[in-house]
Amino acid sequence: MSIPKSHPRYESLRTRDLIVKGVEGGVTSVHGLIAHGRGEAFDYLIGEKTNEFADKASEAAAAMLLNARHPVISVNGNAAALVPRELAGLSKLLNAPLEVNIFHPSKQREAKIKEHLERYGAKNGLLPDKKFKIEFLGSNRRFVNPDGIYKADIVFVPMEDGDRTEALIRNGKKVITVDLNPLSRTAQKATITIVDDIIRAMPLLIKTIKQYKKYDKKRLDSMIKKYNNRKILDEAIKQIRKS
Ligand code: PTJ
Repeated sequence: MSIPKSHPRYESLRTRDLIVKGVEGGVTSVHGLIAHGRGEAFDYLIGEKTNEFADKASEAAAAMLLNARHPVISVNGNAAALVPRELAGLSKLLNAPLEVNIFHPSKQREAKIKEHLERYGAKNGLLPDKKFKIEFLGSNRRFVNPDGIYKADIVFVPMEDGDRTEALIRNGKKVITVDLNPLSRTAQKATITIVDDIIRAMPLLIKTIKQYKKYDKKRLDSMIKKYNNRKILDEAIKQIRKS
């Protein structure tokens, strides 16, 4: 659909188009449309902008990703449709693999997501391997790649579907998420929660990582130690109540 730039909700409609194209191209699950609608509702409530709570979380996330031993970026069908170029850019910047990990099982969609990311410049795409599993999880998301999530210390999981964050943490990993709903189980259980739209969050995270690249480990460590995710979530919930 061609959307006139003058439309008052141009950005929102353009984003919807990306998700619809994702479904049509076999990258995004049809359930992804519902997940997107839920995200839109929360975006309305936080003012459709990057708030200070998201800025602070993004700074802590940048520090944690830079200090990671083996960071891995987990990609589902929604993230791949909305921010493929940024995911490829983040992977390059951190020298971190992009691991396809989806909730609704489909070998075909996994391959399509990897190809889609490669079209946007991704070099380090991984697929799950049925021989490797994380513990405490029943869904398809338990299957991981031995060079990716299996051995990761920090996993970046934008737009997660719930119980995996908890499982990753029980497997000894730290989790950074981007989720517009500060009340979701993922938002509540993650180590760092960026309550923002993935479309705004990714460029900001990339910019902050580029800026922090010159900082030493000690300085980054101290930023991580000062960060309090509970406080950030409370600020996001307060903002929603206010609106
Ligand atoms: O590709 P698959 O099979 O792995 O499926 C992916 C989805 C997203 C469909 C699946 O993980 C799912 O059903 O997720 P949920 O449980 O609906 O949760 C998605 C979360 O992402 C919700 O808390 C939404 O508020 C949030 N969300 C949706 N759109 C955005 C978002 N957060 C940030 N930016 C968005 N654009």
